[in-house]
Amino acid sequence: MPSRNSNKAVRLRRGVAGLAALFALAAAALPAEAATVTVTIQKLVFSPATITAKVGDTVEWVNKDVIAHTATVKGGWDVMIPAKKSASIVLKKAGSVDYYCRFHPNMKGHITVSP
Ligand SMILES: [Cu+2]
Repeated sequence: MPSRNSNKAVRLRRGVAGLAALFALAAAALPAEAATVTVTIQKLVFSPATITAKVGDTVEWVNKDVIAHTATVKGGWDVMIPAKKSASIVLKKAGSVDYYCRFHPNMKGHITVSP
């Protein structure tokens, strides 16, 4: 019977939607968990070059090169990432920032920070 089958499908869809709504509620009720976004530096390239994060999140740069790099925002923060080391910052304010390496200005990255 086609009608019975479609009823079942409707019930199933409603059930899934209800469950999704529950999960969304649970997620909204929890305090925002700070995340760490990792950017790898290899062969003078930030990868991924563009990331998105939230205020309070940490950005960690992992430098796989044998030379030091920086993640520098003009008029803003400056992070030194020594050779074969990693360094990080906690994002303090929302906005869109371009950063680059002071030693290799061709190295560019972008972070979109949402509130
Ligand atoms: Cu560099």
